[in-house]
Amino acid sequence: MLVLYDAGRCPYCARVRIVLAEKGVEFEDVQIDLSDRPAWLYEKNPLGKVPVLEEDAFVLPESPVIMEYLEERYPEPALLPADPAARALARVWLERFDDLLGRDYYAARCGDDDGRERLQARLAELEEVLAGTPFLSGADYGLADIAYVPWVLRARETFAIDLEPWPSLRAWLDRLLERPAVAAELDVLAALRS
Ligand SMILES: N[C@@H](CCC(=O)N[C@@H](CS)C(=O)NCC(=O)O)C(=O)O
Repeated sequence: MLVLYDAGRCPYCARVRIVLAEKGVEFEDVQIDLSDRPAWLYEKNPLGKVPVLEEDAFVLPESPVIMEYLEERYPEPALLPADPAARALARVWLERFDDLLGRDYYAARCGDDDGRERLQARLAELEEVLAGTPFLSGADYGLADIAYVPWVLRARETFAIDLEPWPSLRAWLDRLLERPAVAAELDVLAALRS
């Protein structure tokens, strides 16, 4: 059985939880307390970070790599486009995550003076993209959307950033939340608040 070393509050782990749920893959969920990480986690990932996926002797860190591994190992339902060029463009979204959202999200989370404004600027850029396409990598939902949605959800739910100024981003989030795999993440966030 697959094991996921996981933390509810971790958006990188959320990516993997969503892919596993979309593909209907059963797994054992091992929650890691990030404020008191067990020493053995470093044997699985020398960086001591989650997510880590494990199956017998095979141990895999790094959420983009895990997502792509799951896509290859469990091809149905497909979460990358069939067309090679479209697949490559979906991968560009994963590759550029830090520049396009991650860095400024963490600036906001760390309370940098201009962090919130910087995060809002990144959300405004996503709005521009999503005004022209239903999903980040085109006509179909997939890994690119899954790679970004945990942070957009946390911006709304945890940082109370009102998405009102960005109707296309809001509509994209609503479309994603119609999917049980993504909606389950709202429950994860609610449990963290309780
Ligand atoms: N590049 C990693 C980043 C994972 C990551 O930063 N996870 C955080 C939790 S959200 C973590 O384990 N932090 C512990 C630490 O930084 O020491 C990935 O994509 O999986």
